Amino acid sequence: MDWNNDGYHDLLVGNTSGDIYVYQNTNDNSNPVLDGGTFILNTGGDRASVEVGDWNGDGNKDLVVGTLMGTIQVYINGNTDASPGFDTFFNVQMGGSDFDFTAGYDRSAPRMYDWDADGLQDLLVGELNGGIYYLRNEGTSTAPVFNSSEQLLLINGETLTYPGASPRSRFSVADWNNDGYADIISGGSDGKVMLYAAVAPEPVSSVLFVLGGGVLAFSGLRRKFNKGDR
Ligand SMILES: [Ca+2]
Ligand SMILES: [Ca+2]
Ligand SMILES: [Ca+2]
Ligand SMILES: [Ca+2]
Repeated sequence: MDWNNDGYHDLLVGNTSGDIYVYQNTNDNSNPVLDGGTFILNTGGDRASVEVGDWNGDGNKDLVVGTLMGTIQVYINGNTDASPGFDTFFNVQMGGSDFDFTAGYDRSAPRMYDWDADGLQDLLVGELNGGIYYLRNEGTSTAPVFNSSEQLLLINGETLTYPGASPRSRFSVADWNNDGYADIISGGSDGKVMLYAAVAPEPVSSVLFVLGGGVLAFSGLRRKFNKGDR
C-alpha cells in the first residue's frame, strides 16, 4: 500500500482503540524504514481493522474499516490520492441495511478484492470465529451494491474457518503459489499464519452448451480451498 504515491510501500495500521495510523516508508521497498506514524482518524469504536481501496471508483484511495461490533465503515477520500483526507463515514449496506454478523462482537475484517473477476471489486470479510464471507458487488465500480453473503468453503465442503476459539482471523488475498487462483493467507489470535490454497474453480450453476456439444460458458465459478497449512 503506497499511501503518498511516492513509489514506496507504507504501512496502514488500525489499533484496539479504533485509531488508524499510517507509517510512511522513508527508505525504499527492498529495505523499508518507517517513520514514527501519522494519525489518520478514529472510528468512534474499538478494534479498527483497516483496508485501503478505491470504493467509489474516482481514482482516489478510500478506507474500509471493520469494527468490533461487526459493521464496516467506509471513509471516502475527499482530497487527493497522494494526500488522502477523510471526513465522515457510512456503513456498508447489505440488502438495504447495515452489514453485520450478529448483535454481539464480531470483529469484522474486510478486504476489497474482485473475487469473481468480473471487473467489480467485491468484499471478503473475516470475523471473530475465523470464517470468511464473500459479498459480491452487484452494483457498479462507482456505487457498489451488496445483497447477500456466502461463506468461503474448503474442498471437503466444510467452511473455511481459522482453527481455535474466537481466532479473530485477519487475512490477505494473494496468489501465493502462482497457479492463477487467489489464495487466502490468514493470521489468527494464536499468532500463527495459515495458508489456504485455492483449487481449480468448479461451476456452480447451469452450464450452457452449444449445438452439437461442447461447453460454451459457465455462468458462475466457485472457488474452494485446501485445508490450511502453516
Ligand atoms: Ca509511500
Ligand atoms: Ca475513491
Ligand atoms: Ca467482482
Ligand atoms: Ca494460488
